[in-house]
Amino acid sequence: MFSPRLLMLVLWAGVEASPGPVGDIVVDRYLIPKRCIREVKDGDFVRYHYNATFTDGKQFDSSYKRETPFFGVVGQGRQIAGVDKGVVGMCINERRKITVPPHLAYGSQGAGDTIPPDTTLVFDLHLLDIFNRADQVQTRVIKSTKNCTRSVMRTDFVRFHFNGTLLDGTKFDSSYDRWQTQDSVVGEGWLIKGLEEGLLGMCVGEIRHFVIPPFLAFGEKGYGKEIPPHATLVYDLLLEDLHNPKDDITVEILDVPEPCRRKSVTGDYIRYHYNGTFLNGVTFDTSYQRNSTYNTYIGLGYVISGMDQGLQGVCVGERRRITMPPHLAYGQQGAGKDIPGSAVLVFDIHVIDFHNPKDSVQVDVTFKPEQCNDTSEVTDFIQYHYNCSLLDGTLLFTSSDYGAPQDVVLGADKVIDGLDVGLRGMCVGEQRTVLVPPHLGHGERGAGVVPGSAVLQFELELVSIQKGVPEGYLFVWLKDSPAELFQAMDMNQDKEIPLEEFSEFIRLQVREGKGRLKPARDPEVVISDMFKNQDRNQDGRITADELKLKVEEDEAKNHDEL
Ligand SMILES: *[C@@H]1O[C@H](CO)[C@@H](O)[C@H](O)[C@H]1NC(C)=O
Ligand SMILES: *[C@@H]1O[C@H](CO)[C@@H](O)[C@H](O)[C@H]1NC(C)=O
Ligand SMILES: *[C@@H]1O[C@H](CO)[C@@H](O)[C@H](O)[C@H]1NC(C)=O
Ligand SMILES: *[C@@H]1O[C@H](CO)[C@@H](O)[C@H](O)[C@H]1NC(C)=O
Ligand SMILES: *[C@@H]1O[C@H](CO)[C@@H](O)[C@H](O)[C@H]1NC(C)=O
Ligand SMILES: *[C@@H]1O[C@H](CO)[C@@H](O)[C@H](O)[C@H]1NC(C)=O
Ligand SMILES: *[C@@H]1O[C@H](CO)[C@@H](O)[C@H](O)[C@H]1NC(C)=O
Ligand SMILES: [Ca+2]
Ligand SMILES: [Ca+2]
Repeated sequence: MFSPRLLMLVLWAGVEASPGPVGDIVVDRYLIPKRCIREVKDGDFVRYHYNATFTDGKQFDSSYKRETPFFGVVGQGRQIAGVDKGVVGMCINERRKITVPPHLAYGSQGAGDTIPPDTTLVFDLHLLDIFNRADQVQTRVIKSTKNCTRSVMRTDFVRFHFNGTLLDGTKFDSSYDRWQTQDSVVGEGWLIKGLEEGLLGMCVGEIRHFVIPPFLAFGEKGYGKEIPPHATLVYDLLLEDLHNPKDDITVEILDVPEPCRRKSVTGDYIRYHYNGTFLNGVTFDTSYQRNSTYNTYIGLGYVISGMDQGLQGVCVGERRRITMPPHLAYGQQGAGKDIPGSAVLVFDIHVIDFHNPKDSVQVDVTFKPEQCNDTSEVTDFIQYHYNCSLLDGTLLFTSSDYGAPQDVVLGADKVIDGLDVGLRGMCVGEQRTVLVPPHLGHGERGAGVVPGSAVLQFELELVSIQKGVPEGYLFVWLKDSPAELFQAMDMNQDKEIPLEEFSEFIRLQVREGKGRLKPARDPEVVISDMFKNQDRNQDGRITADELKLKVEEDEAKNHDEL
């Protein structure tokens, strides 16, 4: 068996002993690849497989059998002279047959028992690799990115996909086969030198093609079974992700609606929508698919720390983009099957609302009439118009749906606490915008179309006020009641008081400002209720005795209805 080195040594003796006039080598390029990126020239290092035979086809040497290709420099006598010459001009993956006359092989001496004197030899070569000491990493941009704001620098952490082949096209590795990116720090010796250089300046989304000579790759040792010694490596590399371990979050404010009443702080409870993507634009999660906002406290560690920071100082309705490095997101572990380790996350958020659990009702008077004789207060019966919406502008309820104002007795627990409070102290004709935090509205659970924890915005306009009476009363005297109540009520002096007479009396008191009836849509109903209270035997008439009894009872209960 002949090692190339041995062949070379024997060669010199042979040539010197050769007598003379002889033919040259004959080269048969029987397989030339369509694309030839470079041709072998003197001084190049080459790696090739060969079979060596005599002219009758009998094989005397084969690199295939040894499973070790020949490796050496061209033009410096490291191979049989005829081969050294015959290999020049070869392309990668070319196959050529080189017929070498004896004087360019082992001459008249031959080589040991294997090669008789004056033997013509035939070398069948398959070129696997070429490189030159002067080579550098060859880089070609296959796909560039627009609007790249950041590119790889030393000490950056990168995640990339790649297809790796040898120069002859044999695949040695691909991140795609593992279904995960290759992750590494750049410039710290984690990667082969050629990649450390080649990655510099790359943007996320960019694809580069690298040809890396072995001395900038795995050199003379190769790597494992896949990368032989002295192998030039070819990478197609797509940069997927990029950050620096020193990075903080970045916040890009996209839209802030005016006015911004206040900005969020630690302890606020926020509701927002988001689209979560990786730097390469692939979405990993979005709140919209769940039809509900994401809700959380800010700054208290309920969410990843990048988000906790990024939600500080937002305005209601604001849109911002928060980009967070993995150490402020899901770290090296990633999360579930959707977020790989060491991933940079980009959240586009839209703030729907936020409030503080300590918030009270916020009242903004938007219109105040010049004349304001009276303001609404607890027990008053009021009529009002309203629009109720979420802070993103979604209209939930409006009194215009009913074609008439709404009415309510303030303080009677008939509307949500925040609205009740917001309706107090208003003049007729006054308009307000009232913000009701959820704990004074529909709470954490919401109700119907009102989402849980939602802040509600009411636009209110007060239409009328009817002053009320204390709880449990149907009528109160505003001035002293008549000394002889029965006589006063029995207007025709027939000793009995039917409903009509009673009603007329009560209405007169109200008109003259002496008394006040419990406000209601239909005062006649209230008067009829009062009448029934007095008419003990339910015969449709109040007598003097009946009235006396009632007055005594009321006094006992400390009531002074009539
Ligand atoms: C080289 O020789 C081996 C066995 O000796 C044979 O299997 C192989 O096909 C030959 N290769 C070429 C390219 O002729
Ligand atoms: C890149 O930036 C330009 C100008 O800033 C903008 O018009 C264009 O839409 C951007 N392209 C992409 C892909 O973001
Ligand atoms: C790697 O090869 C796969 C399969 O051929 C291909 O889909 C992918 O785009 C390649 N990646 C690069 C970065 O060229
Ligand atoms: C979200 O709402 C849309 C439209 O109202 C509906 O078609 C969809 O099924 C809802 N999705 C979920 C997850 O509730
Ligand atoms: C999320 O993506 C959807 C669809 O592209 C878009 O309509 C919505 O405005 C985005 N939301 C945010 C907060 O950017
Ligand atoms: C307020 O009182 C004045 C004088 O009593 C009266 O003329 C006016 O109509 C009242 N205004 C309202 C809005 O009730
Ligand atoms: C409710 O909204 C409608 C339509 O914008 C508006 O005309 C009306 O004045 C609003 N009502 C109140 C009480 O502000
Ligand atoms: Ca009478
Ligand atoms: Ca009676």
